Amino acid sequence: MNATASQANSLPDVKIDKNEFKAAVIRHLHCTLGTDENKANSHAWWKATCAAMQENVLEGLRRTQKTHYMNDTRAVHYFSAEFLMGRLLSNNLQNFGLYEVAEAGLKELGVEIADVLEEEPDMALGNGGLGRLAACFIDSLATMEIPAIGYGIHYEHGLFRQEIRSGAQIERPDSWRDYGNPWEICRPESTQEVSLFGYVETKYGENGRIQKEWHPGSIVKGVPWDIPVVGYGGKTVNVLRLWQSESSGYFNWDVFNAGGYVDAQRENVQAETISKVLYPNDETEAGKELRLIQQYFFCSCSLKDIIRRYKRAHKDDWSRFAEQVVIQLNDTHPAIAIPELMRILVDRAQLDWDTAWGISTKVFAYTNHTLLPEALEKWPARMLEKILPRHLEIIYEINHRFMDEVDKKWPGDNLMKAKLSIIEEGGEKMVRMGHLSVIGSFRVNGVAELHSRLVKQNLFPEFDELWPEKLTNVTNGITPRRWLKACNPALSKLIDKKIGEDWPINLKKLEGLAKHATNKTFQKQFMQVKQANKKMLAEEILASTGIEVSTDAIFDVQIKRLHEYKRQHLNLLHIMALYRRILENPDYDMHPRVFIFGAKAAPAYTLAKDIIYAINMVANKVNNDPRVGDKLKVVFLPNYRVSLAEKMIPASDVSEQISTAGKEASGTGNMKLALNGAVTIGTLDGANVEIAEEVGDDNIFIFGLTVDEVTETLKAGYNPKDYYYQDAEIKAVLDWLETDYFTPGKPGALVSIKQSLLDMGDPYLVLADFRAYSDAQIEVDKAYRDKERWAEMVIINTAMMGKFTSDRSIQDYVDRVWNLDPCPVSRPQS
Ligand code: GPV
Repeated sequence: MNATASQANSLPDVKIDKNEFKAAVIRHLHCTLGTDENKANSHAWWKATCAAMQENVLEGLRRTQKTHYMNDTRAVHYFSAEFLMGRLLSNNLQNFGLYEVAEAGLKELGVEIADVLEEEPDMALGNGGLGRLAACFIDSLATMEIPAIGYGIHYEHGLFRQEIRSGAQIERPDSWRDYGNPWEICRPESTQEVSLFGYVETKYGENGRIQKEWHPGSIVKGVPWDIPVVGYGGKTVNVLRLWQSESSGYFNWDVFNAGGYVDAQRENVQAETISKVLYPNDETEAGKELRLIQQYFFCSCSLKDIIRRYKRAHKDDWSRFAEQVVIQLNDTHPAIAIPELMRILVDRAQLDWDTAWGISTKVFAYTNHTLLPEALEKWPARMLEKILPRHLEIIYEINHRFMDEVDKKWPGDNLMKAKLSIIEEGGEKMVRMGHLSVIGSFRVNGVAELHSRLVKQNLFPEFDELWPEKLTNVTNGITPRRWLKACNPALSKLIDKKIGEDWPINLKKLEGLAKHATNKTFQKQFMQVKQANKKMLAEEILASTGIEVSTDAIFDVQIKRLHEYKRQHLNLLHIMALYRRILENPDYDMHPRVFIFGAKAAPAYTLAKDIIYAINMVANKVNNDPRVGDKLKVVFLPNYRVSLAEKMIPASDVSEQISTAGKEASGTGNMKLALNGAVTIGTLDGANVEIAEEVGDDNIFIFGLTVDEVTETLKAGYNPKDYYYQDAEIKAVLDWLETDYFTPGKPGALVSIKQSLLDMGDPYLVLADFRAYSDAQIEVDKAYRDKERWAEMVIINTAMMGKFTSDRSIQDYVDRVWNLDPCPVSRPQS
């Protein structure tokens, strides 16, 4: 039960030497790729290197699966519609302890490993934080040798590639598999079938029992692709199993003959389209049929896969199912798995309802990732009835029984029933997936202390009263293997020398750096690393945007999906204010600063796209204004993604975490940046609160309204125009947006931002926080100019991030939710 990574694992022990590695790469160049050393381009070298690595990976996978099978262990099944994996080669090399071997081997073959790594397309099967969290978690699970499997969708196209044309975002299809993916293994022998549409027949079985039979309208096949997930140390290799849809050729002619010709045609979704593309909306429920079908498709395949494996050992004895299986629902996207398991247990396995519900509610646990109303999934009952008629019945039955429970607790309280019901009445009948998830799970968690408190107090207070043990917290984390060791090798080596090499699996050890925070030599070494990283990023910026930036400037970064609640426009208004101050006073005293953005906007989120456009237009003006010189630069790096984050984060000085308090559930970029020695300017929101606790108030710049103040401000009837008329700078900057200063010949091109703040009521309190933000930025500027003080802050930030390893998050899940043990896999003796 106490699976700390350090106990479960030692440091990677290399078993392959350079010559063996070289030989394997050459062999794959010849025999897998049909080329040779003289002809091979970088892409071929990449593929051959992956293939050479995959030999080790698959050997580890085989041993792991055998060990898990022999031990028949309880395992966690992480259900997620998104896994934002990024690149895998460097990660797999690192985790096997073979990075240096590969680097040296390739060098002798005349190849730079950096060029090889750059060939790999990102596996971008996710939108942002939620999908990347899933990726960090499966890394930690493998590292901690916990039997675990990730289940998701094998999207043919991941998140779109972003291009910027004349300042505006253009979406291009992502084609991560166009030239093959060297890591994935297709397992056609484990194909599953998934039913859709059709109708439910009520029958009377023996002893008069009512029996339901679903006659589906169509059936699709789910073919699994396995991606091996290598733990640090290379011992446990778990899998991420992703389902691809295929046609089964089945079409229900009964529905057709019963006169439902048009319906039958309409319901015959092209099977292949189900796993075609990831929905690019972050934190907005789409309400689209295909999205619900995607969710059900992967949940049904995954449950059947789990049951097939369970039955291999336990036949039809369901009594131990909940001992062996725990399923973590990553938000409500996989919540349809709850009625699906009930359907399988009741309709198929013929268990009575109470027995089935008893099992089901011991299997599922649910993680909530947001309080934003627009992100809380609801499906029209009509849509469910059409696509999953039996599931809707089951949901009604779950709700009926739950309403009885509510009546026991609050007798006769119909308002309470309406409030807690899975079914939202009033307008169109809707199924609330959050309520279904809370009712169907034995544990529910938020993702940071503050967020979990708000889940209890504001989102689900009555559920908390009903089941006081159910709601809990697990603060998010990040894997230090990818987000420090691999992405920041120079800093990693410096840390190795100072405190030893086991910090990647015992991140609390970083605290050992704190006592050197005021040491001049160490400060110098640390800041030299930062400087070198900034130089590399400056080259990347020049290459991709043509903008030249000075590495003496403060690198101030905001990297995350574009959302009003994340307030990139607060950052932008402040940049405009600085620009204006410089124009009004050429001697305006500030340390040179480069503001760097990375952000994708959902294609249909107009205001988000307008903000990207505005950032680019302001950048264009500022960067080319000779009156500004080097003092102020603005960079928007296109196509923000995991592999770009890995280059930006080690080079950052200031981390912008400026969401409206109460809106960002946790954030995880905040942790990555602080870990790499960036100082946070942020609100008391999400995990920022816990970061501040760890580093101390002197080593972070906190500003703005607190959650309680936000509530009060809104209750008091917030009027953004008060700020507009009372703060001359705010007024000047907003009015500037209306001119054609930044968009010559196109006045009004940026006006939507002003409108959202003045006419639409500024729902995220940008203007209310502007002055506090600007003042905090002045403090950042002052602090940076005191080189020693700044170096100390930076070191303290890195030193105090131990809490935020995803190994700690996973240990919290083990202790508070999953209740399972690691299962050590031994390395082959050679
Ligand atoms: I719900 N999150 C996300 O990236 N996409 C979503 O659809 C939903 C939540 C994010 C939250 O916004 C972050 O605060 C959080 O750190 C992350 O999920 C992981 O928990």
